[in-house]
Amino acid sequence: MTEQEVLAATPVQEDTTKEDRPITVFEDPKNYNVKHPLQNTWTLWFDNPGKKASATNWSQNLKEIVDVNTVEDFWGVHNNIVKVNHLEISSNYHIFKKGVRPEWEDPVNASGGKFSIQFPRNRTGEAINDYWLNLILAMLGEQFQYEDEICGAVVSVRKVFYRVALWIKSSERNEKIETIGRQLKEFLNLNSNLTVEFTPHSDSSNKSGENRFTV
Ligand code: MGP
Repeated sequence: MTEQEVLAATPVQEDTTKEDRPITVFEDPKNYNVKHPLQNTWTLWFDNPGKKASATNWSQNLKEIVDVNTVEDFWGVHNNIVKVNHLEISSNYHIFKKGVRPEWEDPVNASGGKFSIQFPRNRTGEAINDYWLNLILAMLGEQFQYEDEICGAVVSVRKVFYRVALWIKSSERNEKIETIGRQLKEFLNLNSNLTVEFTPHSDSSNKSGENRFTV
């Protein structure tokens, strides 16, 4: 092949402009056009501070904020909402799989329960933002071994403590639940000797402690 023939056979390098070539968020955090899908779509909910919750008005206070189904959209939302340590007392953020309302009555949650961990506000301060972020990242990144058991997570701001909770579908003590509890401590970088409490939603709604256990 002559040099001319080689040149003629070589495809012309297209003049790709920024708009039509794939740009990841790592390359250009503002003008990226490639998004990385999450395995599930997740909904962020918030509930109104200042209104005393009761089992009957609970549902009315819940506000659905936004759905995210890509890594980039998650960061867009996370970076633009009020940080947990700046929320008013009695507020909660909830992140649940799309279609599951963050309440005991939802059919997906009805037989389930939650692991919860309280952090004293005065000693925790801004670190609550990292505990919450680590929990969400583990959940959205499908890091839990029994991912299908996971319904969502809640962070609550109360007068003297913050609380993070992981809601799961079932509530009988078994290998699955114990593994999720151990992984929760691991993902939050908590000492594995610390005990985390699991409360079936039926106990929360009856205000009883009969079926609680710790991992
Ligand atoms: P909470 O905020 O989960 O508990 O629920 P906390 O922070 O310990 O508050 P405290 O007031 O119990 O000390 C607060 C109240 O909201 C509950 O007692 C219920 O009346 C109501 N509530 C909370 N949740 C998660 C639900 C729910 O899923 N369904 C219904 N019907 N009521 C709920």
